[in-house]
Amino acid sequence: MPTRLLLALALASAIPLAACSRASAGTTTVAKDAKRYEGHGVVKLLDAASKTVLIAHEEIPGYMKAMTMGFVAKDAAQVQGIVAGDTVDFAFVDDDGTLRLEKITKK
Ligand SMILES: [Cu+2]
Repeated sequence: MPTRLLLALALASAIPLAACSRASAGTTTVAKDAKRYEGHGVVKLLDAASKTVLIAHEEIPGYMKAMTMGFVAKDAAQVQGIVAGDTVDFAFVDDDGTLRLEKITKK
């Protein structure tokens, strides 16, 4: 793969190339350098088993354009009362590509 394409991919996914050397599988500890973002959107689906909330989010400035994607909740309590169809404000960190919800509130 050409270096330029690799670099473009790394930038597009906001994952530094150096992240490859850090073991992160199986841990729920958020990396110290994880970046925090805030978003707004509509909940499409909640999957209790994987603690994943599918959110159709608006553009997140400096991070990504509008799209529908999954965010991982800390636990069931964090998303209690949230149902599909809710408009929400949320904050999350990009933990080596896993988007972990810091908070989510119904509007
Ligand atoms: Cu997205």
